[in-house]
Formats: sequence, C-alpha cells, structure tokens
Amino acid sequence: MQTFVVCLINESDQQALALDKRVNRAQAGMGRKLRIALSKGRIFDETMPLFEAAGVSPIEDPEKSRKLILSSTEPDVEFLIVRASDVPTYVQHGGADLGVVGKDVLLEHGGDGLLEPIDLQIARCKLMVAGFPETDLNSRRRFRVATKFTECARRHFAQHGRQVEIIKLYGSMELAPLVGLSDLIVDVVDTGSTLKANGLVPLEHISDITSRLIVNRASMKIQHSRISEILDRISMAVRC
Ligand code: PRT
Ligand code: MG
Repeated sequence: MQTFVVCLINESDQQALALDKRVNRAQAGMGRKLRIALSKGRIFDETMPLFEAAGVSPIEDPEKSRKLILSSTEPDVEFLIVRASDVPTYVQHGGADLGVVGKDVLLEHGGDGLLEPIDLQIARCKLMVAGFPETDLNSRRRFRVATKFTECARRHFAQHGRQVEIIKLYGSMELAPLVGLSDLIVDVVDTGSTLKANGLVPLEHISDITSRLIVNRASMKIQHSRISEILDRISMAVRC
C-alpha cells in the first residue's frame, strides 16, 4: 500500500523556500561568467555607449550574429540576448545576474527577487492612456482598454475608481480603437507621432519611463564585490 504525505506550508515558509531556491541557483552560477540580459533594438542601442564607457561590452554585434550568448570585453562577463519583456524573468530566476529593462516592463512584471540599483536614464518615454480626442474619461461608462500592460492598466483605472474591461494585445495597440476593438489604449509614447498618425491623442499620464539596470537579489549577495564593481563603473558612465 502506498502512503501519501500532504505537507501544508504557510505563505512566509513559501517565500523562504522561493528565496532558498534563488540562492541555490545563484550559488550554482558562482563558477560561471556573470550574465547580463539585454534586448536587441532600442535598449541595446542606447545601453551600449554606457556599457562601453564602463569598459564592458559584447565583442559581437547581436544584429549581425545569431548567437544568443555573446562574449564580452571582460573575460568573466557575457551578454544574453532576450526579448525585452523576458529580461525581468531571466534575472528573477537567476538565468542572468543583471539585466537592462524599461520601467514599463518592470512595473508590469513586478519586482519580486529583483534589485533596481541604477536608473540608466535612457529610452525615455511615458506610459499613457490614449484614445480619440473627444473621449471623456470622467463619463461613467465602462471603457474597453487594449494594452500589453494589463496589470499597469488595471491598477491605474482602479486607482481612479473607473470600471474598465482590459483586452490583452501584444503590439500595435494604436490599431485597436480604429477598428472598434477598444475605446482606449495604454501604451508607451515617445514623440506622440504614432498616436497622431492614427488620429489618437494622449489622455492621461500613468508614469514616466526610463530603462533600469536590474540585479538578481541572490546574485548580489553571493557575488557582491564583482557586481558592485561593475555597478560603480556603470553609475559613473551614467553620471558623465
Ligand atoms: O518589440 P518587443 O515586443 O519585443 O518588445 P518591446 O516593444 O518592449 O521592445 P522595444 O525595443 O520596442 O522597446 C524597449 C523599451 O524601450 C520599452 O520597454 C520602453 O521602455 C522603451 N521605449 C522608449 C519605447 C518607446 N520609447 C516607444 N516609443 N518602447 C516602445 N515605443 C513604441 C510604442 O509602443 C509605440 O508603438 O513606439 C511607438 C510610439 O512612439 P512615438 O515616438 O510615435 O510616440
Ligand atoms: Mg517594440
């Protein structure tokens, strides 16, 4: 006869177990190179001058190479090329020790297991509610909101006491109101020209956005001196 043991653990035990797992993963990573997760495109282009000034940059161009792990000018550091929205996940779970990510992605993901020591002050934009110019946000109607930032949108409208229906999209949010899929969108806006080209306007500000350097909390404990030294060099580059 088989015996099953059911073990009930409370929330603080669960958090301690999750931290233990992260520390174990970070310890397992001690023998390997330090990993920095970056996305291609805007973040990569704007991060590189800072990282070059800090003396740590990839020796291959990710736009020309199909490699997802790139060696760097520092023998004990490598770069991981991942999708922008995946950067916090890689860093949170110890697949990478550090990462560069937009505050928009971070607000959406949540900061569990992550430190956010440096505002790199790059890829500046604003997270906004947008829609047609005649929209009255204070009317009592239930708006439909298309966005990839579903958690941010939910929080924002709840804070304003507005009832909304959130529709999850993965891109081209500006299209949704044009075809009647939604009344509003929540998206990042830089120059505003994409909104304008589609007959939309910014209606409400949610948050100013810049890119942040994030660090796995357990990696920071275990490899404190190495990571701090790199953070100091990057902070210096941001200040210059
Ligand atoms: O493309 P993918 O879905 O893989 O990821 P991503 O879109 O998150 O990555 P990417 O590289 O486009 O953006 C990375 C980060 O750059 C974002 O997380 C933001 O923090 C930041 N950033 C800064 C922007 C913009 N400016 C920006 N303008 N991200 C996106 N846009 C898009 C916006 O979504 C809209 O479609 O550009 C359009 C608006 O631009 P304007 O200038 O017309 O207002
Ligand atoms: Mg994009």
